[in-house]
Amino acid sequence: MVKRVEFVAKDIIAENERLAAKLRSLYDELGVKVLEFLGGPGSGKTLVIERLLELMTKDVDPSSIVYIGGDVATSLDAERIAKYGVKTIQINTGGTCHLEVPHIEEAIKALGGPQELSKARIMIIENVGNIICPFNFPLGAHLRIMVADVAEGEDKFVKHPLSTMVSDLIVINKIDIADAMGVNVDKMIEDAKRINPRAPVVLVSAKKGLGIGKLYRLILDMLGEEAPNA
Ligand SMILES: Nc1nc2c(ncn2[C@@H]2O[C@H](COP(=O)(O)OP(=O)(O)OP(=O)(O)O)[C@@H](O)[C@H]2O)c(=O)[nH]1
Ligand SMILES: [Mg+2]
Repeated sequence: MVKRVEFVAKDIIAENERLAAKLRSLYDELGVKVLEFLGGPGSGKTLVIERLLELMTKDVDPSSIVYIGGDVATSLDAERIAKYGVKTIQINTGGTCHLEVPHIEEAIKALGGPQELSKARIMIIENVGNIICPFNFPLGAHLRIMVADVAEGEDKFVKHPLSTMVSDLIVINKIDIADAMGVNVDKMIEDAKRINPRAPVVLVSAKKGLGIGKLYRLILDMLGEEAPNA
């Protein structure tokens, strides 16, 4: 007789939410503000983070910024971020399409444990490129930032209302190629605001550096931090 333990997705998600609340308490106890970037593969999460780090590292010592990047394979994103002098940890999920709380707990251990994390002021988590699963598994972040891009098609928010709804801030990236893609950006903004009226929507081109100062100020404002150089 084979013993079986079965989970349904709802139970796994509920358990993760309980663990995420514990992680949030840890961040608050250690005084670390946590930003999570989520969005489809190639939407520009890493490039947006790189542009933000160009500004952030003028205000905050790079050694007090931690980046945790989730990808199925490779450490390519962490290598890009390491150039800014911040502490980086790459998680390879080995196939899983999103990060869960135990991934973050392992990354904190790899960093040197909560004592090391307490030296950080800001921790940035980049989730695996996926517009569905990561949104269902919160990691206790203070701000969940959705990065969508115009090349994904103007219907992305309508097609992914749950992901749109749970985001605290919505970034529409690659506006430099909106015309070439034949995308109506106003329609995207309208959809995002209708589906999630509480999340500000910011247009950026990470490639051209457009809208990044505004995004940075907004993030600091939402975290309740000052922005001396933005
Ligand atoms: N034209 C244009 N290209 C961009 C922009 N932002 C990012 N890209 C390009 O889009 C591609 C993907 O960018 P990444 O920053 O790696 O995207 P990502 O979301 O981190 O990708 P994954 O981590 O693989 O999900 C790269 O070739 C970038 O140069 C932008 O604003 N405009
Ligand atoms: Mg990336």
